[in-house]
Amino acid sequence: MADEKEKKAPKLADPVAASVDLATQVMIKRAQELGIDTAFDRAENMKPCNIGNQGTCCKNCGMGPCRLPITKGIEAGEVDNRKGICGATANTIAARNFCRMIAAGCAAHSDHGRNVAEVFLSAARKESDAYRIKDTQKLLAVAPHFGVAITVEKDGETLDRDLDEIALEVGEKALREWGKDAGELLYLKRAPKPRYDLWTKLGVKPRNIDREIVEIMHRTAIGVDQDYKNLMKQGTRCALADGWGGSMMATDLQDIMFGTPYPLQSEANLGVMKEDHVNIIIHGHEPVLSEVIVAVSQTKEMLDYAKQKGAKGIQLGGICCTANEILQRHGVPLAGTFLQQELAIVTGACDAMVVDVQCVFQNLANVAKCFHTKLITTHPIAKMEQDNVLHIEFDEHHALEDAKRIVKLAIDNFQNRGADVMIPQQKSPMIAGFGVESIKYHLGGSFRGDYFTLNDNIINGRIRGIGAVVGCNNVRTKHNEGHLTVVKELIKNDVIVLTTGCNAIACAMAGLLTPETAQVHCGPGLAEVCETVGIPPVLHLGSCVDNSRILLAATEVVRAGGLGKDLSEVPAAGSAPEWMSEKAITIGQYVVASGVYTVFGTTFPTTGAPVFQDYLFKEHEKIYGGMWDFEADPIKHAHKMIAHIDKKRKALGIDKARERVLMDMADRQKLEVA
Ligand code: XCC
Ligand code: SF4
Repeated sequence: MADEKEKKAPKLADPVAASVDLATQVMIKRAQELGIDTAFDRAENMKPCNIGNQGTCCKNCGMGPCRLPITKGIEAGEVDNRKGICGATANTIAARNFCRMIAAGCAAHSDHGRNVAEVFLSAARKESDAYRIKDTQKLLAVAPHFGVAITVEKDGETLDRDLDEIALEVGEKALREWGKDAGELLYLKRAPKPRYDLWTKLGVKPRNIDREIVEIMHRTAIGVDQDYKNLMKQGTRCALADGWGGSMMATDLQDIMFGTPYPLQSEANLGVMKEDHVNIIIHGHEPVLSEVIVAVSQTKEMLDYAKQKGAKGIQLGGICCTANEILQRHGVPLAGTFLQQELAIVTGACDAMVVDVQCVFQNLANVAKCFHTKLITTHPIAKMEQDNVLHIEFDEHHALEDAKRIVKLAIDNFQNRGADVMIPQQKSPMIAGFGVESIKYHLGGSFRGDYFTLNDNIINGRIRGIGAVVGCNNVRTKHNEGHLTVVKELIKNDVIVLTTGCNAIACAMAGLLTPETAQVHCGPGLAEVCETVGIPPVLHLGSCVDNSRILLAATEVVRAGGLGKDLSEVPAAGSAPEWMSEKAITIGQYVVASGVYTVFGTTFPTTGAPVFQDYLFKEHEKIYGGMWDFEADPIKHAHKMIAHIDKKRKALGIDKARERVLMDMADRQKLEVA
């Protein structure tokens, strides 16, 4: 009896089976040796709930949870009469859950956007010495979308309007987008006209951001909206409020305050940490504080202080999307993806980890306890219960002091390191910092800077199409394997890849963000284009809110001509091979509703409700021209995207051009051999 009661030791992850990345494998093993559990180990001991996984568990009232797992019989075509206590069908439950995920994702991105807008306004009002309007060109480009005039008439003459005035009005107008009482989101008109008209016709144009989130919470409460089609109409409206609203404004306002990214060089993986430097890891999503930390850590005052404490300097490294933000604008190296956050502390060389919001593991606090690492939360809405966590609340009005305090704390902590430092060697070089503007420049040249060159190369078939591969890590699948396999398969088949989020970090770690990659991994057509213009075949466009850059880049493609009149006609497809966050579902829905076929890997939260899933996977194409799909096998996943791209090429009548290009290449090779 006693033996039976004895607790079994928790299972440990097999490091080689857990990740394709060597540094990650090494550090998982290291953590295990030190008796510290990581998400990889916890996943071995926590199986996902099979009903929740299918999207058919409802706990929206106190009579439940009502669980409606799918049966073999239903799958074989038996009548589906599953229902909850209130009578909610599997479709209703799955649709409600799906919509709540959209609401949460939209809330996360858009609340981030709101914070940025508030800081922007205080910068425009000159209330803070830490922020200013940096990129005035972008300000002038964005202002008209808010209906803000950039010129003034004086005595019959048109004059440039005062920049401070423009910034102030942009800030005010932007902030109103969250809660205005009438009208529709101003940015919707940035989409191609046929898309905008379609949204109008379907009645899915968001009114204001907050309202669409609130309305989902209302409609999904017990006894309200019980028609999955009507629910998804609101799901779409809310998702569009994210993509063409909160996220897009976050990107634009960040660019204006911190600078629009331009291509730069950096490195990625845990090997960017330095044993003889003070290592500060910045993790989360909002760049408002991290921007100031970057600036402060480069000051002579801080560098001198670090030297005084025995360090050679200060090394910053990023995790998750805060990483992407400060990489894109300052070249700060990436320490790793979402699943590497605990491992950064396990190095024993992380003197401080500074976190803001989203994708931050609570277990960081437990890992930090095993080392000298100071874990610092900075956001009023994101604290941790553990008592070793420091909270230094950040406020734009004293941002510089906050950042200084944090950097100093890290420096002071340098000498507290134990003997147990182990930083893995692995890191890869990369080129990052792409965006709508820089693609214009690179693929068009400064003289004829536009998307014509990209379009020409798609039309003539050298580039088969565009793949947007984005999203998280998910511990239920081998770390980074899906990301890298999908991306490599796409570029091998001449599909140029635009990437953001943790996919971008995964690609960076594997060396795919270098122009040299083209030689090794690309099909002949894409390789030729990349070599001619000197770009990588995988373009890093930033963080997850920067998926808005992908929407706008695709819009530029439509505008440049020759590839259809709407986003749904462009030979393009979206993908999130290892998604896990609710934010990914929101992104997926706004990309689909913008007309783009989107495939998710690993898992899909509607498998228990086949009729509703069909609505997303098939019916959506008839409504939006874009639809969802799910494919766990990364090679098949990539080929589903390629098949869709080919379908679009055929519809445009440019499928023959590609055959000719490929024949040319083969003929050329034959000639070379002969
Ligand atoms: Fe988080 Fe944005 Fe997902 Fe990575 S990709 S795990 S959301 S950090 Ni956004
Ligand atoms: Fe069950 Fe209906 Fe309550 Fe959901 S809302 S828990 S299905 S009774």
